[in-house]
Amino acid sequence: MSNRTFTMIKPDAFSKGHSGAIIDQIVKDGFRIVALKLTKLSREKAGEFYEVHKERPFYGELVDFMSSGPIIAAILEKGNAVADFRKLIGATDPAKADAGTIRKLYAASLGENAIHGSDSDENAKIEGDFFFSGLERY
Ligand code: 3AN
Repeated sequence: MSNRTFTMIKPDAFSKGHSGAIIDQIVKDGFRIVALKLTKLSREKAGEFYEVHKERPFYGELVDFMSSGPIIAAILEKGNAVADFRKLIGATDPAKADAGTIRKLYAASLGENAIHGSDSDENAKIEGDFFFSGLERY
């Protein structure tokens, strides 16, 4: 079990102005911000990030959406980070997410679901390395 996870506030939540409230909820839940940036993924970079979903029917839609506007990327630290963060964001489908979770509060649909959270320690490392150099982590 590692103590770091990776997140992105997705274009839907960013454009609706929910970033401040979401970061506040993350910090109040006990996560320390290790790295943080506002950026925008090109179609190519979004495709690379979601490469594991390449064969899924929603891949094209996902890549279009994730490159449609700015996102906020972050590395977060807390004991049991990956599992605790998945709990905080709620189920992939906001209709199935528990009350009070970030997706229940801010996500509109399965495709546009406000926030990403790594699903394993291994992917947390790969995803954090995708966005941040060593100099950008504190
Ligand atoms: P999670 O983000 O909860 O780990 P994954 O890894 O199954 O969920 O899916 C990655 C992303 O792909 C989701 N965050 C969501 O934006 C999108 N996605 C998943 N399933 C669908 C679907 N059936 N239709 C459209 N988009 C989807």
